[in-house]
Amino acid sequence: DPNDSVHSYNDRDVILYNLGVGANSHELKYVYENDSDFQVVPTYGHIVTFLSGRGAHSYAKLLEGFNPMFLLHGEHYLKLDKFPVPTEATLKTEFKPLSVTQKGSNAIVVQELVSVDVNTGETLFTNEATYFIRKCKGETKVYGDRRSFAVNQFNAPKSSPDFSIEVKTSEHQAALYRLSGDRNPLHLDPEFAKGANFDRPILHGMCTLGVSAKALLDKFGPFNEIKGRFTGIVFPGETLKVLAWKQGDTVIFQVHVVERKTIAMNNAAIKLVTDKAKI
Ligand code: HDC
Repeated sequence: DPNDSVHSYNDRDVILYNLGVGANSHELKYVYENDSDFQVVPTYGHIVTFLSGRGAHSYAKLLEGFNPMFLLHGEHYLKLDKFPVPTEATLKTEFKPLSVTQKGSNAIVVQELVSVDVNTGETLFTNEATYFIRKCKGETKVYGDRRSFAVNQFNAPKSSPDFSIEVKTSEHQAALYRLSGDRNPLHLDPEFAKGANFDRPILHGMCTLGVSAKALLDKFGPFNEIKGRFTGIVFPGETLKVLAWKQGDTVIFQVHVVERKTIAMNNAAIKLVTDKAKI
């Protein structure tokens, strides 16, 4: 099937990814393959979608006037079907459109990506990626069912958060992060960014989500579902403030950009692996 493709990753990919979402050399479990607790920040489960070749743009045939320059990552849902996430595996990923929605001059596409370990047959990652594509037409249509956590509204409570942390990104964060797989020029090439109507290159949405996921993992312990909406852009070098509210086994979070006082992510949550949670 031309929509299927196989991709392998190993400890080197894991370390590169962890560095890309802000791990440092004091955090041996993220950067040292010989550490007894060596692990990957679980949002790595999205990266396979870029390394899996031909199926990645399988939704493009449903669109008219699709220009990748005008694509923004709108929302993301990821399920870690196997826990803990293996630090090496060979995966086969299948791509399937879930929906196309026309909103004014924009098309919103939801794509499902299911990645199976070719050696064990187990599903490792299930992604539902929502792309917000400007200046594009598509026929509004539902192609498949969405998972409940992916479509759940997670409104941030009015109360003060149970936890908040500021993480300064590096001015060069996107240049490092893209090496894990998402080489979209929007994040590095000033001319391309201008063409997409941005003053300068913007940070990968999944980098913002990865940085936030790492902060939440360090605080609350492992999770096996995560979702969020990218409500505003982030420039590499800006400071992300992650605010979190714990409600049972769910942690609702928001991500703010400190310097510009904007919201980068909203309607976001993780589902804790309850028997492993820290609080
Ligand atoms: O929210 C605006 C925005 O700018 N968000 C930030 C986007 C961003 O920075 N994303 C991350 C960076 S881009 C990236 O990482 C790309 C990456 O490289 C992916 C590559 C993948 C390649 C694929 C091959 C594998 C914006 C512009 C998205 C929307 O703002 P507005 O136009 O002001 O929208 P608004 O008027 O508020 O709402 C219009 C309708 O759209 C829905 N909507 C809004 N934001 C959405 C969204 N839907 C999904 N995701 C979002 N983020 C609203 O609900 C509204 O619909 P309705 O009228 O029904 O309420």
